[in-house]
Amino acid sequence: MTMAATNPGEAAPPLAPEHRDGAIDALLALGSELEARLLELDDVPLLLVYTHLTGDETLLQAYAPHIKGAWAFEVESVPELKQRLVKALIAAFADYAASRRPLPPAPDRDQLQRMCNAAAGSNVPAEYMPMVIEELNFDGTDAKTVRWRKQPSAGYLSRFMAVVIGAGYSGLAMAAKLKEAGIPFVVIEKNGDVGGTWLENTYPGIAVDTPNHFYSYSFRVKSDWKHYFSKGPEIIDYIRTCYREMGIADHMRFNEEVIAAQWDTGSSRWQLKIRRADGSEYAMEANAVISGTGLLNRPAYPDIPGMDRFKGVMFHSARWDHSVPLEGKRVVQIGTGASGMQIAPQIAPKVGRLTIFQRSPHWARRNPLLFAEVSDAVKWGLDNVPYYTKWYRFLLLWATSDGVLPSLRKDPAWHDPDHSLNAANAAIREQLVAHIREQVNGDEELLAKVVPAFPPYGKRMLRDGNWYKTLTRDNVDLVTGPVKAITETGVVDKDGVEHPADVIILATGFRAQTPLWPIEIVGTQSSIREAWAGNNPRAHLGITVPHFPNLFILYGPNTNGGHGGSAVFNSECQVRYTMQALREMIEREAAVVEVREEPFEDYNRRVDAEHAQLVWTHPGVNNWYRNAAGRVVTNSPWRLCEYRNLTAEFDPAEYRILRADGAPA
Ligand code: N01
Repeated sequence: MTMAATNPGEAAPPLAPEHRDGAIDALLALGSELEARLLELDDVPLLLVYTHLTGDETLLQAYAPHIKGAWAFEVESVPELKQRLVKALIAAFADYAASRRPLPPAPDRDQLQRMCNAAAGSNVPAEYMPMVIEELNFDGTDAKTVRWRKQPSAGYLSRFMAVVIGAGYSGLAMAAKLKEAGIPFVVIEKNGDVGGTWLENTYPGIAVDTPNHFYSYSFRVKSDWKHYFSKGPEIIDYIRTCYREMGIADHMRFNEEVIAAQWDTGSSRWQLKIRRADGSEYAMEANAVISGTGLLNRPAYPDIPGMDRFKGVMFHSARWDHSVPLEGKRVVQIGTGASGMQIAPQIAPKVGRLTIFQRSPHWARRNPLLFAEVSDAVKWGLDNVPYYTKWYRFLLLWATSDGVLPSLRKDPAWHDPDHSLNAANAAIREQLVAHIREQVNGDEELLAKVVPAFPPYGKRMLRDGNWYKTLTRDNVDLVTGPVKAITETGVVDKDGVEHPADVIILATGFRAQTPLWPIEIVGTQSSIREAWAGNNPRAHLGITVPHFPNLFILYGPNTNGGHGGSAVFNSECQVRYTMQALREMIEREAAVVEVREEPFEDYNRRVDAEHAQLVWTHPGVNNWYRNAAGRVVTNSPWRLCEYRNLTAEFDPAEYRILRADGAPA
């Protein structure tokens, strides 16, 4: 029994070509133009489409030695092979058209494995196959959808209410699934629109650094991304489109903020306090609360002596003031993380002088596709060639996810542990340093300032979008070390030198170690802040916390992908798990679902043990992942497939599932 949509007829995303009647006839109708169009597409996704449609692996084998990795630029061009592939693919289309047989939904497990290996240019471990099948969603039915096992009681459901906090990527995914299931819910969003962090961050140069064909919902694939790494406005457009297609407008409460949630044991419900935009407040009850407030939501403001004295304009990168012209101004930027590295190259050409304060350097990698536009030819392929989008997604998933994780593992016998972790990590370091040296034109003094001492990936690996080149500009100064003070007229460095400023940009990041802050959440024994004292947030699978019944956290503690992957992927795992928990609760007509201490402690022990082996606990690194006690509280130590497997099946044995009278449900 599916959890069917409650409002049929609402806008649905366009069908992918493999599910569109007549898609193959339309291709063949292009006649001789078809060959030319296919020749313009990327070899490997096309190869996978051909293998998928025909089962013939001859071309896969012929191509394999020319594929060094999953990025398009890691594939050697072999024009004769491409010609053969395109001709064979057209013949396959003709065969399907003549026989009128349906397209195959998914390759069988063994063939899928061989296809993934060849396409990735390396061995893709077998445990990835379930994840690949559901992520690529071959049959278009969303394998991650949770289905009812028995008809829920209409009476119980009519008294049920779930509150989702936040309408960013995670909150909307949750809302879409609640809607499909017919579970009553509202979404409370403090802003006037959907989008979360992508709505709030509008700084110049804002863009994603995970390719969008993967950094998007698996159940709402978009074929016409303009860039591989999209700019903020396009991502917001995508989120808004998804939101419209989800048909959840009736469930939304915009410009309202949840400020408190208290568990009431008597009613087994959360008592919420919600503040409207005009400052007035109201109360609301909910059986379940699902936080989609995200990790990178609340700006972190530094505590620098004299900050309040500054007479110019000062704002945080996540609260960009577009009314402030920067042309010709003396601008000081504090912070060189992901935001800072995107901002400086955009503003440097127009400001008078840009002084950048770098407390400690980050590593940044180049990617030839960072600013590249997806060609019209590829967009056509994604929109018209059956399964092309799916295989494209696999390649980008693989290129940006777990391949690097083994190189982030400490080798106890490694001879240079201060600078790298193992041989593979040292090789990455060498490549990175060579890239930086080339970018700064061999300026050894600048090189010494920007090359981190700690191993690659110790902080989030960034993408070099002309950052190093920007530092070589005549109107840009890089000041290293901490900020000593802010005066009425500028920023003082560690040596006491004042750098004059008309505008100060605080690119100082987010309060990532205090998830759910500033909401006052009180469970059966304490507040969440007390439970997580010392900035030590912990949750079972990053989602549930003992003594906080019926509370589910999306993008919670230890779920941030530090080595790669996509936050959207992780949140889809959390949404599925939460939906399964709610299903368990609703089917049993239970009042309480609360994780037990033992699995929670055991899970966190495993997280910590894993982290002890990984780069983020390296003694030479300061990052926003680790709290003052040295524990990594934000990042997941798991490979994508491991986190998927850990969260794929909600295990009721790990929970207390109780009726309102306290008896087991
Ligand atoms: O924040 P950050 P961010 N005095 O915390 C410095 C995501 N994101 O907004 O490195 C002086 O990384 C601080 O110095 P240090 C992504 O997950 C993604 O840039 O701690 N300096 C650092 O340089 C990312 O990781 C994208 O020594 C101070 C900087 O400020 C996360 O958001 C784009 C200071 C903060 O860097 C956060 O990135 C943007 C002080 N008192 C964001 N306090 C993309 O996808 C802090 N700093 C591309």
